[in-house]
Amino acid sequence: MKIGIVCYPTFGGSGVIATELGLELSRKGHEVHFITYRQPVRLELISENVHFHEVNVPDYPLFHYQPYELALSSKIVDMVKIYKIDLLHVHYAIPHAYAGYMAKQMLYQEGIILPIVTTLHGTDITLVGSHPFYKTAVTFSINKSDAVTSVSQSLKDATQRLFQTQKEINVIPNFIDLNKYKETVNLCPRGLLASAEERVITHVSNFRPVKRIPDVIHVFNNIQKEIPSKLMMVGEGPERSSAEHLCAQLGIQDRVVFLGNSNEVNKILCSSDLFLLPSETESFGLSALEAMASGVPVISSDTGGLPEVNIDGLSGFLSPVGDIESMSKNALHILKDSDTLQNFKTAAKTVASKFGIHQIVSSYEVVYETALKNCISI
Ligand code: GMT
Repeated sequence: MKIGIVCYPTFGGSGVIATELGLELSRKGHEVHFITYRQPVRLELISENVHFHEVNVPDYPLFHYQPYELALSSKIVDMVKIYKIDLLHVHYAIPHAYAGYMAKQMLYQEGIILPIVTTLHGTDITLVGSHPFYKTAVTFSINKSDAVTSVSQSLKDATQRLFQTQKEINVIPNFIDLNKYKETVNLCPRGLLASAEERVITHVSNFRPVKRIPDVIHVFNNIQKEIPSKLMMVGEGPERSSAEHLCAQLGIQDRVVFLGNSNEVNKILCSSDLFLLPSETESFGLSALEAMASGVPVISSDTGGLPEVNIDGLSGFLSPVGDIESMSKNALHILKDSDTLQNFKTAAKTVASKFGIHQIVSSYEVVYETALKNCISI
């Protein structure tokens, strides 16, 4: 099959999943065409089955907002015609599902049918998509997609609740390539991050308010009062600067390392003992799954899809959003002795193994086949 993939090319989970999905589909013999405004961060163009088509939006002074959807839908139409793409899979509804629909309409005028599969990732529904300014167009795009998938049951429920849509939504959870997380002891730079007697605590995100960065720091502050430890803060975003100030205010700036965006998250995770994800909302929590696959137990909030990933008392613990005391207590419980920590590490890996890439990518192929079969003209 020739599959077009539209996604954000950034470090966010939706772009990562779209890229890993495309790469796996190409390994399975499909021809994959990424269509986005920059080469996705995890995309290595080493296979002849993988293509990248950049969407350019030239600046023009008349435009207060540059018309990305227009450029994207034009690019989709052109690429479908040149490469005979069979199906388009858009990740993140805004504005990709809308642009996909416009492209489909344009192609239809020329007698070409392009099925659209939309994967909902979370903030396109919960935070941004349900805003009154976007809701009408997002509802329309969901209803007009030939197939819709969501990354958790919780996100499916939220979509049906917030958009009152009758559209069938297939839950296909996020996944990981377990091979990438096999023992990499030799590659782990643990000695560079902390001393042998210190525990390594890690947080990875885009440092947006939804991640509750101050909670990460307060929980770590409570941990380091009891157990010698270091906090690795991986990622970039608007909350980073205030987070650095908070660390200084609490007098723990020497114990917290801000590493910025990294393409070597695996190496940081395999050096870690505990992962913190106290988000306000999280449709799935791919970063938590990546931590678990590296054998790192997770202290998270119990919001959205997190309980579908982080199993309370097994791979880590869940607490209500904002409950710093409970999160600190649970973290100290996991870290209190080596045997307990080892048990949680092993269990985290076991839980993560249920999200292996092969099984889950096959579910997408089934959705593609059905969409192709059912795609009715507009
Ligand atoms: O977490 C973010 O803010 C990034 C966002 C994205 O769209 O890249 O992540 C969302 O999609 C990920 C992949 O499906 C999920 O694992 C994240 O839970 C989800 N984020 C939120 O729901 C806040």
